[in-house]
Amino acid sequence: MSPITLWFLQASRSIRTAWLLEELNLPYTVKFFDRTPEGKAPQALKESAGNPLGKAPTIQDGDLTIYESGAITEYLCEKYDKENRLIPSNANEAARIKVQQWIHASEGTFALHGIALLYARMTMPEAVKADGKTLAEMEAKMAGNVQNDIDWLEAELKASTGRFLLGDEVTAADVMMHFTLKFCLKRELGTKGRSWPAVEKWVGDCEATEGYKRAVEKTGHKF
Ligand SMILES: N[C@@H](CCC(=O)N[C@@H](CS)C(=O)NCC(=O)O)C(=O)O
Repeated sequence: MSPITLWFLQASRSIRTAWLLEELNLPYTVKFFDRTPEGKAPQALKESAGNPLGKAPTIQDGDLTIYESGAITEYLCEKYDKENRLIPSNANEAARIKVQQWIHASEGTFALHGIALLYARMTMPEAVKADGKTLAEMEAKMAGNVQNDIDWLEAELKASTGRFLLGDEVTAADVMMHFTLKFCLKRELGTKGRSWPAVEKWVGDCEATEGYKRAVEKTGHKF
């Protein structure tokens, strides 16, 4: 088996892939990169990863270079999760679709809505920020989407038969969704003053798994 290489950017979605690789018990080497003072990926990552956008995570497996954390997740599970532990098999269609729904929702819905607030904070001209209300008004308007999304997640977690999204075992749904929620809650992206007890407990339960702990130990991931 060719060794898998993970381009790992600190404080990023890269932790999803490290956690998944740990859950799959796959050997992998990590190329570590710290962010620049502006919070960007450094030039060395952009030049070496083979990802046209210069983003992380990116993996190489043999001759294949793969980016977009959802696509990496689907690729690794299809190829190496022979027991269909992390993405259920076609024979279990309802569960398989649920996991795929979360894989896509993590980026296409939750991250889209949460990161819109971060971009507003980052790009708002200082002169406008200085009025003390324009940014707050924009954030308040954008927060509605984030809060509806997290209400949905809260309801699904309450309805789950176990600690995780699909019961008592971690699936790719948890691996993809955990980072987005952690990020939105930590940065208060539309979440300030609100609380979602089931979501907060699940974030802790994800971080208490042996696979997540090994991924953090191996990569030094921190926010
Ligand atoms: N949709 C992509 C997003 C990749 C992405 O934006 N990664 C961020 C880290 S979380 C990055 O590399 N940022 C560095 C930069 O923009 O320079 C995925 O899910 O992998």
